Order: sequence, then structure tokens, then C-alpha cells
Amino acid sequence: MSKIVTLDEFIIKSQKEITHATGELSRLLRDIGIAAKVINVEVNKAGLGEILGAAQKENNTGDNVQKLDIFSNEKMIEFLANSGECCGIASEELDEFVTLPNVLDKDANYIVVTDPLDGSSNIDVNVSVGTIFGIYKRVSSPKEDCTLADFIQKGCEQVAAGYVLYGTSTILVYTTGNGVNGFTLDPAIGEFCLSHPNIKMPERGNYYSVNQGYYLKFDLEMRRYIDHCSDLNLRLRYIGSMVSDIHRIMFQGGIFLYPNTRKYPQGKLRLLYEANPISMIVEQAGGTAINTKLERILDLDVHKIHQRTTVVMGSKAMVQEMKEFVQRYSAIEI
Ligand code: P6P
Repeated sequence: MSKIVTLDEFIIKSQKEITHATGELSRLLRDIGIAAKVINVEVNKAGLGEILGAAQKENNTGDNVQKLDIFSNEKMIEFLANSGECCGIASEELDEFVTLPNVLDKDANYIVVTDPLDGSSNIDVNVSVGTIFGIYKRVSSPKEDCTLADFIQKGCEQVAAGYVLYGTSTILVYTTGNGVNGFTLDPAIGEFCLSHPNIKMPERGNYYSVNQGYYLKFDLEMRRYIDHCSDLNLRLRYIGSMVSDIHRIMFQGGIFLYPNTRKYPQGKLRLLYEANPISMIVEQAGGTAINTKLERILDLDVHKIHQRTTVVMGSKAMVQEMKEFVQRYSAIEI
């Protein structure tokens, strides 16, 4: 039986391979792993406690906030604050970013963006949900509180990104820019263990993932591309939880789309704490992540914490074919 490699061991080993690494990012990643374990406990027993159900408030996405959302947000903040390496957090559950106090007078050099519990509408019906996070080096002075400038950096400036999928098992997938690795939580020992080393997304797959219910609300070229997917006999798989839909594509290939609609003319998904972290992971696994204007998501200018974007991401060959399809169609239309 091959040796178990825990997340902590992997992070420390990886750090030794990065000459300038100081251990700060490693500590931050380990604390996110602890927050994920704590959130996992509550997610796995959500049906039993009082934690199910709506919290009778709305977040910035306009989603009805579930109690588990609030719990997950509080735990992410608690453990990131404990790390001493994070000076501020932007979260789907917070109107503005929050500044974290220094720990033991140590200057914190990183900020974290997070969707603490993505896909929360699935919670009450026992369908997979996830946590998404992205990590940036702060750009403001380490002697001052963090500023908005620390958070509105382009996605290509992320030093790390990851997600946790609370599904049939709980898996943490992350990258620091040198490939993507997956760690499955072993409940017997309470550790995330390396289960999917060096994840590489298939060049193409048999799935397309889009909310077909909005078909008539998409722009014409998007509708024609979705028709094309159907003509190719691709299979539609859509869970309504971005982490779950992307995780499938990471291993089986395919394409995920959330185009603009009349309700969301800029797209629904949030650039800062959904699209950018997932885009870094997708690209690091060999996939492609663009918006419906065919622009690389990680290069998009970020102006606001809760800025929205359209999203097309997945297998490189399939996204390329989508780009060519839309360019041909738009050329004809002009
Ligand atoms: P719709 C969940 O609320 C989320 O932010 C993503 O995880 C998911 O991909 C999308 O919204 C689902 O949105 O409009 O299809 O329900």
C-alpha cells in the first residue's frame, strides 16, 4: 500500500521546492484545510441540526442566505484570522472586505477571496456544495490595513487558488501555479490525503454544462452553440453548483457555460471569488477559461468586489471550438 501523503506533508514538501518560500503561504493553505474540515462536519450533518434552512437574509448575489452559508463564512474568517498570514478577506457573504488584525504583531502578506459555500441552494436537498478560495499577495503597505486595491487585482495575480467539494466524499483541490492536486478527506484519520496528484483535464469530453432553462434568454450565438452541443450528441449535466459542475469536467472533460441573460446582463457568476479562482485551477490543469466576449478571465480588470462575469470554461479543444463557432456566427451576423 503506497504511503499516505497528507495535505500538510504535501504543502511542506512543495514549499521546500520553492526557493523563496517562507512558509507563510504554506501556513495559510494549512489553515484553509482546517476550516474546510470544520465546514465539512456541519455540511455532512446539515439535515440533523437547526442549521438547515434559510437565514432570512440575502447576500450580494441576491441569493437567499442559508444558515450554513453564514456558518461557513464565519469559520473561513476565524481560521484565516488565526493563521496570522492573512490581512483581509472578501467573501460572497460580506458586503465589503474585512480587515483582520495582526497576530503576535506579525505583518500579514496575503489576502483571501472566498465563496464560503457555493451552490448553497442545493443544501436543503442534499446535493453537493463547495467552498472556493483565491489567495493574493497584498499590494498595500504591510504596516497599514489592507485596502480595496489588494482585492481588485487581476485573477492572473493569484498566488494560489482552490476549492473544496462536499460531495460523496470531501475533496480539496488546489494549485499554487505548479499544477493541480486533489486531496480526499479520510474521516478515519481526519486528514486530507493526496488522492489525485497532478490533475490534467482531458482535451475534450462528452459533457456540456449550462442551465438549459435559460436557453431562450441567452444571446443568439450562445443558443446556436448550445444547439451545436446537442447536435454533437454531448450529454447535458448541470448541478447548479459551479464547484460540482467544474469538478466533473476536471476529470471527464467537457465545457461549462454561464452566459449573460436578461436578468444578469454581465453574467451571474462573481469574478473575484468564483470565476478567477476556478479559472486558475482550470488553466493549471490544461483547460481554458474565457468569458462570452472570448476574453481570458484571468486577464479581466476587476473593479468591484462583487463584480459579475460571463463564463465559458473547460477542455481546451472544446472551448477553442466554441470560440471559433461564435466568431463564425458573429461574422455572419454582422
Ligand atoms: P443558476 C450557485 O448559486 C452559483 O453561484 C454557482 O455555483 C452555480 O453555477 C450557479 O450559481 C447556478 O445558477 O442560475 O443556474 O441556478
